[in-house]
Amino acid sequence: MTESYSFVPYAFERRGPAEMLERARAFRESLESRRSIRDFSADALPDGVLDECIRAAGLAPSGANRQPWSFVVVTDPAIKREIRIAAEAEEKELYERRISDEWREALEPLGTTWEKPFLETVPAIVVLFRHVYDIEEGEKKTNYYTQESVGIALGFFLVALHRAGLATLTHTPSPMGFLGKVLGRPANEKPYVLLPIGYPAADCRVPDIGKKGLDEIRVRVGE
Ligand code: IYR
Repeated sequence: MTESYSFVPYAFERRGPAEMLERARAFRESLESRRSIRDFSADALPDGVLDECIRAAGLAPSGANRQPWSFVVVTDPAIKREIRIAAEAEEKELYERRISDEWREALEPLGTTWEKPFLETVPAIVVLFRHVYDIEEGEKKTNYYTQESVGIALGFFLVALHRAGLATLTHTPSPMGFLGKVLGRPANEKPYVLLPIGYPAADCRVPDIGKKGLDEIRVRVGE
């Protein structure tokens, strides 16, 4: 039997309704300027900012608190280049052969192609890995709800990066198996998403897309 945790009082700060509404509104507004970008500048990141964002992501809840994630940081130009070459090889195959007509049509308005020069331009790439299981004292230890857990950590990370003043792209070269090999990750870790992280290039443009309104995404049931 594993021992229970000790339970400690939770220091929750309860706020008044007006303050709650204002904080919720301001937070929503701060997220409205967040965009995925594909044109990055080569400007270096300030010391410590990325680490703080990874710390924030690591605060995400996870199944049985297993924290089944690794944030692999790449700044080495030779490794960035290796990632670009491997990602473009997969993406070329995807765009030219594997993609379905329906998927191609869905991507057309975004104008994306198999070419990923940003993988070399950016000051940093973070590859988020999902631990399907862990090895503790030589024993295989199952993790739970790893997809959900890592998805939540990714959400925390995206918000932390935006708040810190960094831009990113949630990039999923397809398939991503090469990342485990290039980055030397163990067999229990599966690549979840790749994030180029930096600043927008001076001429960076983003598609003029919008988000669904509250009435389209909120469904009320009952009275
Ligand atoms: N992985 C490819 C294709 C791609 C797929 C979706 I769905 C997008 O929203 C964007 C791109 C790529 O990164 O280009």
